[in-house]
Amino acid sequence: MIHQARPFRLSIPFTGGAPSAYDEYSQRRLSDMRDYYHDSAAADALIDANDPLIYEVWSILTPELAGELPFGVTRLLPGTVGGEYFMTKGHYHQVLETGEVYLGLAGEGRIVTETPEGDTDVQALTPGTMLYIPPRWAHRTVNVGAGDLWFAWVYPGNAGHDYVTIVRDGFRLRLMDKNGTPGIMTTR
Ligand code: M6P
Ligand code: ZN
Repeated sequence: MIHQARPFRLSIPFTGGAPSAYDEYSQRRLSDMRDYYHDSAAADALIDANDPLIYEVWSILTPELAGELPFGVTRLLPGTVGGEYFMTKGHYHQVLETGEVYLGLAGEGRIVTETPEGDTDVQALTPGTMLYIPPRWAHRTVNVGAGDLWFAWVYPGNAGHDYVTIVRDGFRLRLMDKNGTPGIMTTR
């Protein structure tokens, strides 16, 4: 584990790229998240064709304690599934009352968020953007550009990830490629 109870540093390329050190690397291919997309038939066709890589995550892990701040970098590739942009799974935090900060590094992205009460929001994530996700807001990153989307993130060590709610209900808002321009589809 890179993390230690002493100050440490690492480098993250500001134009996107893997951090110089990390504890965990993970990939999500389309087959890992078929049911997250609106058009399952389109997802199945792409899975059968080449099961494309959707995103990669480099994490610097910490003890899962409130005072700790796990952080890392994500690369989200460009593409669409049945017209819906490549995206992360999206999640609530297990500890609902915990937030998250994103820093846009490269590419053109959107952060789709919503609360259990039904508030929804979409924010642009672009190079040099810092974005605050307040406690209670589920969040999903979407690549609406032609190239890779790179961003850094940090959240409280005790936050945890609740994917169950999103698998069950999905996000209220979905981002679709409407003739080269992002359009919002409201699902409920
Ligand atoms: C960001 C952070 C991570 C998260 C990752 C992938 O990088 O929020 O905590 O794991 O996105 O998103 P998801 O977990 O929703 O697939
Ligand atoms: Zn999160």
